[in-house]
Amino acid sequence: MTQQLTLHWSPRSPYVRKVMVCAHELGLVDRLHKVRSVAAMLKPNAALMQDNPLSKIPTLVREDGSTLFDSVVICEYLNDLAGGSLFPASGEAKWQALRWHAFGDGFLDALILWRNEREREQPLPALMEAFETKVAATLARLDEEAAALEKAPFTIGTVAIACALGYMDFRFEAYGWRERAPRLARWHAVVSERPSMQATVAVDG
Ligand SMILES: N[C@@H](CCC(=O)N[C@@H](CS)C(=O)NCC(=O)O)C(=O)O
Repeated sequence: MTQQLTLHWSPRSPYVRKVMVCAHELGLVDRLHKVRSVAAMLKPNAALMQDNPLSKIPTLVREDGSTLFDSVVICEYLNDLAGGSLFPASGEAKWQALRWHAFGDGFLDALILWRNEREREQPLPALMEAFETKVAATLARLDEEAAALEKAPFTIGTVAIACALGYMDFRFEAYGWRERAPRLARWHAVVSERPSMQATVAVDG
């Protein structure tokens, strides 16, 4: 019998989106029972903490009650479950995918912290400037890597970078990232056509 998997989920979280993109790509969406969970840095969620003491989403609960987090682990678990190819097993393809995975996640971590700072009554100017510098450098580097991204197979690296750019559209629309990274924007437009990306576009709610 196939086991049911419960996912602490939100339509707004880019890390949850990574998991959902993988689930769509791997044909596992029907196996996931999504539970809407609110994870806010300033309000630990007691119900969520039963499954993940860090109070973070995504968190996956298996039928025997065992849990898996974070998105890095859940995506690889789903890939194993489906016998997928989102995590190349060896060689240069493996390191390229893992590097882009880490790059995309690090990009997201910076964006989330930047947004938190921006929302404070008195954002710290030095922090705001540091985030802006890192994000601008990240976009410039990814723009240089756009040709390599175009040539590479669709992997967890692609998923992470595409979700980070999707988060820029969701929470940093005014930043205008496409003007700063036009080659990356062309790559993103193509990747965004995939049904897995279309089905997981972030929405407030
Ligand atoms: N490294 C984690 C990051 C997950 C994360 O920070 N999720 C956010 C939602 S977008 C969260 O749960 N924030 C609540 C908190 O930090 O307390 C992953 O890849 O899953």
